[in-house]
Amino acid sequence: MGIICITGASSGIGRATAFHMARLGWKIVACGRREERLEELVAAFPKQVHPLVFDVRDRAAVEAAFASLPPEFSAVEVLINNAGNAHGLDPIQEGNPDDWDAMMDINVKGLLYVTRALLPILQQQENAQILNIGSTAGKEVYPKGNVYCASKHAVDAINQGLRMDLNETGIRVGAINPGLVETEFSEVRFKGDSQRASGVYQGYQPLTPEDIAEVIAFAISRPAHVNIADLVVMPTAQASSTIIRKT
Ligand code: NDP
Ligand code: 8X3
Repeated sequence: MGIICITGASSGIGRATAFHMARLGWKIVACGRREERLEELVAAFPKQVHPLVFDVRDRAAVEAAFASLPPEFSAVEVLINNAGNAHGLDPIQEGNPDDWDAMMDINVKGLLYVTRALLPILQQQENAQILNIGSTAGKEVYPKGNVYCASKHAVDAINQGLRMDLNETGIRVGAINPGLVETEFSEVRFKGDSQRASGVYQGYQPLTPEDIAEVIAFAISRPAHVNIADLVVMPTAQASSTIIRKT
């Protein structure tokens, strides 16, 4: 088992993936801003987890973080670009430009900064892989989703572009695009309004972060000649961003 770097390992899909992959024996470079959350991972797997605390929006901090990797965690083979969130759910005419900045800076530019900083390391590995966590919001636009959907459509474009540009290197590039997964995502989107956030997942069975962690583990464990290039995973009750069968 090699070394896997997971951004957004402090919560939701990234955290579940970190636990899942650590249990399978991988070493984890666990990234996020909330150090105390990353320390929970370290406590569970002291020899296997190295925390990196930085904000993906801060390019210098991203570069410094990866430059600081100790030798036993420096040969990163797999990058999971997972850090990201929605901020707000408003029509554009009422939208908050600070929310727009956050989504484009974190979901798009942050993903690029991390990828660019790790590529020199990934290019040195025998069987390197990048998995981008997109979204159904990167495949279709829904009302009031505007800028979040734009940021995830950008992830979709970057996933395709990276795969083309890195083709000659042999690095596998793919995306997992989840539908509705119950995490802290809606708490962040609705700025701590827990009631509104939990309402997003009521009346049907949403995906769990572990469901996506298992799909990520499947993608990573394919033989070197198999690349999961672009995969959409939805709850059975979900047919599109707006069609959800509720009881
Ligand atoms: P969570 O809110 O539970 O997790 C988001 C993670 O991103 C946290 O670990 C957070 O860490 C990290 N993060 C956010 N902002 C920054 C930042 N500025 N710098 C560094 N890290 C940051 O949400 P999910 O697990 O649901 O989201 C993970 C990914 O999955 C996102 O890209 C999201 O768009 C995508 N997704 C989610 C779906 C869902 O329904 N939940 C569906 C489809 C895609 P910290 O706050 O500690 O920095
Ligand atoms: C998260 C799923 O439908 O809230 O990307 O945009 S959705």
